[in-house]
Amino acid sequence: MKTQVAIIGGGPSGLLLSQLLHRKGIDTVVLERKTRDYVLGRIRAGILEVGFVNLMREAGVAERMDRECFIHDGTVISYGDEQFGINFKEHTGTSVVVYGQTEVTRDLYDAREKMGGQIVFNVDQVEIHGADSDKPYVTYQVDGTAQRIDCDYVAGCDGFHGVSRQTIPLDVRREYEKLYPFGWLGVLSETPPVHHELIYASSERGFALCSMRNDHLSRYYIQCSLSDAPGDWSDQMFWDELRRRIPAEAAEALVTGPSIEKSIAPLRSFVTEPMRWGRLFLCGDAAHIVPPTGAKGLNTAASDIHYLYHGLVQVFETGDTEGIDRYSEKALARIWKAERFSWWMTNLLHRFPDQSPFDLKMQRAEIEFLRSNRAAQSAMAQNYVGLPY
Ligand code: FAS
Ligand code: PHB
Repeated sequence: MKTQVAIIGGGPSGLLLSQLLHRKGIDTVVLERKTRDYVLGRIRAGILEVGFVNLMREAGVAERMDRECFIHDGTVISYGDEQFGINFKEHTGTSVVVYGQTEVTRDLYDAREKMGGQIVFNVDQVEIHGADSDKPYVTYQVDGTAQRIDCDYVAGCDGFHGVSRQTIPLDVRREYEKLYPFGWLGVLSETPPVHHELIYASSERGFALCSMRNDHLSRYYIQCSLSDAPGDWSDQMFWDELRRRIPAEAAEALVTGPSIEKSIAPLRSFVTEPMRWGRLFLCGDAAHIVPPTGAKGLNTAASDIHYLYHGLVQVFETGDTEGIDRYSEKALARIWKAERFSWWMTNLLHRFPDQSPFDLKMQRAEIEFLRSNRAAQSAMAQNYVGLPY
């Protein structure tokens, strides 16, 4: 098989890149380890920056999102029973879109299949060959049969546990990592959201987040121990703990119900440099991970795709490699700012096991400064809605 761009990974990064390139007449093949239903079964991000929304529009897959999404002009931050709002619109002139990653991925799959996009599911033994040559190729197995794709470029969109990053030699790669001493226990419930905006709650018992997917589907998280397993938490235990961490008014208004999904995600900051090696380009979680506190994971994948898409169109249309040559530099410049913001919000709102009384006073002062200072609120708003591409 021959294609122009072999894309490893059928998550939002790989699918969005495939759809954008297809609309420019550039041929791709997407290799996905799992099935479509498995990929759609993963409950992940919920907040989209305007840059992501614009890419979905450019990809021609924004119709359902525009119809069904929520637009949020701000968020609530609470600490104990105190709370205050951050008005994104007032500080930045823009908002964020609430539309689940599951729905984004579903829309992209539907569009790719409607356009006859080549997506191979259940692939195994994926290997990238000759990435540092002019003739890269990818081998893989499907149903036990060995396959090969010769291509011009390879996009590694296969997430944190994929093969793409590992293809870059250790003496070329530099990795930066910070592990957080807690996780997020997430619950999806068919209940109305507790508030019309998100509530990021910092409490002496730990962090909590009240989010949503639509008027009848809510997404809640509580900070939990890394030694916890979802099965350790009954629904009632989860709701009781959530109520203890959010403001009394919200706890009173909370409508609970059976969890339809319950999972624990570890929190990590991670970046690999460079994001390019020869004709292999890393995108999204394959190259970087953020703690979900700042809602940046999916949104940094989007800016990677933006840079790579424009670079590949440029090289295929004109032969000019300037865009792909600057891909890693441009993507990393934006990624590190998102890493900083996600790290900052995580430190602001979570309880750390080794915090001293002084550390707790500093954390409180940081929240009070954010509450009382317009410049601090403006800085947070600019980062949350998304820094420019
Ligand atoms: P993904 O990991 O989504 O997709 C990679 C795809 O590659 C997967 O479908 C995988 O099956 C496939 N793959 C892997 N290895 C392969 C191989 N060898 N061959 C072929 N295919 C292979 N972000 C937020 O903003 N908010 C959140 O609340 C949030 N929660 C998260 C919870 C969890 C548990 C995780 C893991 C991430 C979360 N994220 C969140 C971040 C998440 O949304 C990612 O940023 C987003 O999925 C990135 O998309 P991709 O880069 O496409 O990677
Ligand atoms: C979510 O709705 O899943 C969500 C929202 C905001 C975050 C993280 C997750 O910061």
